[in-house]
Amino acid sequence: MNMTETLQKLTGKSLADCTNQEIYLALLDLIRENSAKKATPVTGRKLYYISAEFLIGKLLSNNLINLGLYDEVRTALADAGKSLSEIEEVEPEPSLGNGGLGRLAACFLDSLATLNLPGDGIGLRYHFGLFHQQFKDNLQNELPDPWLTEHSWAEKTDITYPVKLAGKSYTARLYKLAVTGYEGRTNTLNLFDLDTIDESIVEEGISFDKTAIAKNLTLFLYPDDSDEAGRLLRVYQQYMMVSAGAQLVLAECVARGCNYHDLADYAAIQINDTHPSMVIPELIRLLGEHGIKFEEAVEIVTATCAYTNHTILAEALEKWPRAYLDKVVPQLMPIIEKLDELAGKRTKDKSLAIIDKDDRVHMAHMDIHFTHSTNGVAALHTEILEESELHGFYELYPEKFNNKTNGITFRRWLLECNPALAEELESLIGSGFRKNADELEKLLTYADDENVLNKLTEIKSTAKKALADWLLRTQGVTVNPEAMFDIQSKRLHEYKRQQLNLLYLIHQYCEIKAGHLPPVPLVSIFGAKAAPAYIIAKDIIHALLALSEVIANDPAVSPWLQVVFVENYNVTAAEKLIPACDLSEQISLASKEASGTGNMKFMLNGALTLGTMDGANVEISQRVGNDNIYIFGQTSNQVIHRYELGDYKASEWYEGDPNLRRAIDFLTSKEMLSAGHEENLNRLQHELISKDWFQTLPDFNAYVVRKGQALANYALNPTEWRRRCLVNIAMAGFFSSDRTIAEYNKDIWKLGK
Ligand code: 26Q
Repeated sequence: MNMTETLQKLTGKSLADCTNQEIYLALLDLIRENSAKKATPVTGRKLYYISAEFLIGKLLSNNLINLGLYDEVRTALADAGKSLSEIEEVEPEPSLGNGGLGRLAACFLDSLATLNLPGDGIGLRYHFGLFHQQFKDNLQNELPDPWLTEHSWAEKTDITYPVKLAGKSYTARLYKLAVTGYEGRTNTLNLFDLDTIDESIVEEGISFDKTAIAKNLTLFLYPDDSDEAGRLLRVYQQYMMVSAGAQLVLAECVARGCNYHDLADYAAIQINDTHPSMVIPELIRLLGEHGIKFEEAVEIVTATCAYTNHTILAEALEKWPRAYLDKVVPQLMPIIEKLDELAGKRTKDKSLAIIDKDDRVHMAHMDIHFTHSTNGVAALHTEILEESELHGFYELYPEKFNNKTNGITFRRWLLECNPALAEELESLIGSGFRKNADELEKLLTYADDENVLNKLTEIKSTAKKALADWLLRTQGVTVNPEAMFDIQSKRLHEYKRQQLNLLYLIHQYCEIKAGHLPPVPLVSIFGAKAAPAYIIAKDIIHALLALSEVIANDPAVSPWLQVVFVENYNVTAAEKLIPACDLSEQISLASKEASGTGNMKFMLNGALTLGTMDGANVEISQRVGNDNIYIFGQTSNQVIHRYELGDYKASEWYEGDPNLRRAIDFLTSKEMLSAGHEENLNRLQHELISKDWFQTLPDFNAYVVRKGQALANYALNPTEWRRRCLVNIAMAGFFSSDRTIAEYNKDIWKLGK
């Protein structure tokens, strides 16, 4: 049967007569059938990647590509007058993550399956994922973001596990989502849920009764944790995930012949940040139920589990008040106490204790003591963990520490989102790079080939026009595709410094008003969601939206400068933005961005990076060389030193620099107040002058200068610019998550077949 016949059999009628929805459902069936064929029995060690987030994005095209069906399906549909990209729009995006950490988990699942490694995910089946972002009156509103339709990728099973929360019994049900690999095997993403969840308790926006656990447990990813009920709910979520997850791991291993004592020969468990850390005491508890003594259980669990750290920001390192755990997981507290005692025997250093003097339980400390591996996610980040943030632990357990620089899956972030570029690469260097990303380096032989450079320019222009169309269609804004596209898309956080970009844009606005025109028009694009309770982050969004309006209404400036804030940034939007980017903004305060992964996606798609020496930017700059990246700002050592001195005064920088003063003062100018709210703009201005915890002001001048150079190079030397883009594409191979996963496997997991 050819593809047309297959699809017609599935829909029961001629393709031309089908709605896009009907075809979508037929494709779901087709993919289910084909991915099931590639499920493989496991021998030896199998990985369980436990994570509170899996930001998988839409799955239709991804699965078609991985199963080798994409071209056939697209052609069959085209023959019937149907467009695959329109059918894609029927699929709701599963936004089961906030950002980098969740997207990393999704890339890892793709690479595991592609490398034919046995590795499944364990997480929660949130009904609404991250909120849907809406702008009204230049402010962010949060709405529910449903993704579970009657026909969802995650399939209900009859497998359930009992979970005890605050002394009450609940039943966790397993849903399975097939993860296909590119010409590889099919693995599983295991998502747990309660049957009793009640979506109707969601009131205005995304508010709901946070105490009705049976009804709300998996309603939302990261419910607002600005109050105690929200924080408790996080603990409930985490325990349900790890308890059901641990029971699943044990059941699967026992079914394969494990006798509990040899668990580490059957399972490797990767703890993605501290959110799943309770899996350590939970496994010890469960092994105890099977007759294994505490000391041996500790050894088994340590040999089975490994921990990844994704941050050095103190506020993101989870420390739960003991009272929370006493309430929600009383069955774990005796175990956590014994672990704390055991840790106390290994070191007298109280700062390494699990339970501190204020009775807070440090999840990361438990992870480091009782897993066999702790890794950072980029070279600089791991170095900072070893030398400062976790130095005491590093001295105690130097052999546990290792680096695994993050990566991204090239299937989604090149083949799927930028097929024109992938095709051109293939015509130049063959198809080997599709499986082996290092082969991209072959592209370097074309660095001085004008035809190739022109072709790359043409591909970029086409992507920019496509983005312009998409922005018009989905956001109602018109942009000039001839302008330089400058993009900062990532979670909104002060350490990522969208506010630095904001100050630059105000500076440019003032310069243009003063008659100093830039060498090229600039379209500055943002995509970001702010956590609902993060006031300053929301003020930054507000200021950018207000500025966008001020500029758009000023005919002297608008031909030269435009600010576009994309509403509801998610994986789907990222796939449109990234191929069209000229300049990638990676401007976090050095030492604060553990790695970043957007930086890798932009580079791979032929954008140049404007960035600080932070996270994986450091490794990008080493690979492409200083001439092919725009680096600016303080180094991490300088930043760490400044924090140690504790004498940073933003007001002195504000007073001492007329450009900075002009930009910050402008926040509350009559122009801005005509588009924005006094309360928000005042608060942001005050924050910048009196606190500026992430040292925006000291980096302002260097940023303005470096960005000016980028604009000038882009405008005045287009061939040279494109050559630099080519070098970036060619050197991106290292940042494939296939490489990252191969390293995890070699050093930590040692998986079977
Ligand atoms: C913690 C406590 C209470 C409530 C929420 C949280 C919380 C939620 C989400 C803490 C952290 C996160 C997400 C972190 C994250 O996405 N980190 C990013 O991980 C990427 C993958 O390693 C890195 O590339 C980024 O640098 C890092 O910021």
